[in-house]
Amino acid sequence: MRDDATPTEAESTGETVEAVLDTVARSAPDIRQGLPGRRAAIEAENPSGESQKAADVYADELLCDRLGDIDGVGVYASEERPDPVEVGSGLSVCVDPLDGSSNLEPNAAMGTIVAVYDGALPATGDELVAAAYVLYGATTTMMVAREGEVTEYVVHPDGEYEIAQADVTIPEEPSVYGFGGRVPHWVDDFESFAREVESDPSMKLRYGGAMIGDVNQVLTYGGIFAYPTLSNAPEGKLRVQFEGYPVGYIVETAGGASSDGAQSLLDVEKDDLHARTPVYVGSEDLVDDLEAALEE
Ligand code: FDP
Repeated sequence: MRDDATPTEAESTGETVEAVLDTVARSAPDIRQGLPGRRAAIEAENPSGESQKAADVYADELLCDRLGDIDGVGVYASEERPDPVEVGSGLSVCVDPLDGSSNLEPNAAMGTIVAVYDGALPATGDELVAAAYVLYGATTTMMVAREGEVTEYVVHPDGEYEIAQADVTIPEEPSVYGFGGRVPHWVDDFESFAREVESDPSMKLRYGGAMIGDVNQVLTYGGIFAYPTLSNAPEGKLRVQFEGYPVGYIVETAGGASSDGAQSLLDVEKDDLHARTPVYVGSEDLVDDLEAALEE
């Protein structure tokens, strides 16, 4: 028989998830305050071959230190470092420390993305136990998906945070779209779909160049975000473990849909930590239309 004072596995997982989310929220103001003076590129590349900013490395080191200190976190992995770091035993935490850091110089919105997996890395979509993103916009907000619900928080400069919206659901009537990649590299079927969306009088373009900012537009107003397959990059640009799974999980939990073009992002299986996938997320009807267009 179980000793009532001993937490069950599910309780321990829940406590670790809460500690991870709390740490990310409380670290957001420190990350934000560390951005001035770290806007320039440094002489280094991330494992995907993209040039790093001083701020990418700063946010990565800060989150590795703080998340790695949490009891129940076993592994910390980040888009900014080639290999996972063993920090203890327990859950695997994958982080994109500064999503959209090319928005630093023009001073536009950026994010931090966190995915918590109950499994070894690279994990599968069904091993996700929570996902969240912080959006550094005019205000700092955090969107959290866990236990079948999405909650939006406002994070104050002192690291305290409070619920801004409970039970976030994607609006029924879509009104915004944002598609990444250079248009000449879009495949014909995607371009036809994009033209259809553009010609719908109820739809407006909202594209800022940081996935988190663009996905937050879609969650707020309804619509679709895509970083599609490209003729010169069939897997697109975004990474499964750090971007595709967590964003798919958040949007699906909010009642929307996600796809890699043929299946839910959560069903994508790649055996490389830094593998990429095309990403399509948003209102269910639009994602269904997109999949139908790509099937043709
Ligand atoms: P960034 O390179 O600035 O970090 O995954 C990274 C990302 O930004 C996404 O946030 C964004 O949606 C995409 O790349 C933008 O890519 P393009 O430069 O090709 O538009």
